[in-house]
Amino acid sequence: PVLQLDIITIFGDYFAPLELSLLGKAREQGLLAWRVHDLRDWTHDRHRTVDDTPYGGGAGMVMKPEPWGEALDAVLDAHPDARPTIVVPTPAGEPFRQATAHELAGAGHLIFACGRYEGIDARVLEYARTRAAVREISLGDYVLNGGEVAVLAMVEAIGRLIPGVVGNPESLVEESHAADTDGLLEYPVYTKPASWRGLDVPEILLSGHHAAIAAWRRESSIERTRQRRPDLLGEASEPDPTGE
Ligand code: 6GU
Repeated sequence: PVLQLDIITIFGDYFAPLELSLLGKAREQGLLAWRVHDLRDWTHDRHRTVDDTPYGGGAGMVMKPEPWGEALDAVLDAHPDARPTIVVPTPAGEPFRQATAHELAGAGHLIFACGRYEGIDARVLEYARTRAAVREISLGDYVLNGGEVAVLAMVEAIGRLIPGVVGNPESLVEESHAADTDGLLEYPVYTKPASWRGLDVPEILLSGHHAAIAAWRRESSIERTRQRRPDLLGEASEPDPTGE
């Protein structure tokens, strides 16, 4: 496949929906391959324990290093390929952006390490960095209970960038955050009927003037971005109190 994914988790059921829609078809076409691994397969006690109390005290539990070490060794040893990338979903990671999705789509082999509880013993990633590139990645400034839902979102964002996965590659061109729309948000879209519940489609879109339509869309994108995501315009999101 163009991209091999290995997902290590204690909640493999989260990944059943990967079979659906676009990504399931990509798998059938051999473009994408994935395996979901149960972290508990690398425990050796009767209770298949994956967590323990934190050194130094505090609330919650921490994932033990031993099962993670064995899991990563097993997955890495099964692929004696060029260095894969290990992705660790965490709210403490670097932000996941469209550019991140493009980079990861080209990585060839991704291993997702889904943590739960208060996180994974920090030595696991220290060890992992000796065997692979490691990226700790966050979806945004909010907290999820574990990495699984974040990985589903990342895999969908990454998978659709693999050539052949999205039927019409032009769909990728004008969407929000696309590089050639300068990272602006997408303009509003309309379809028939031209008038609905007293609300009319903007005249210009019915005019057939392609250059004028392109200009209207560009202006709409800029205005929407200014209102919702001024940070994307490279301007301060709030007025500068010094007035500069
Ligand atoms: Cl990637 N993981 C978790 N557990 N929480 C998050 C997140 C990731 N991104 C935002 N919140």
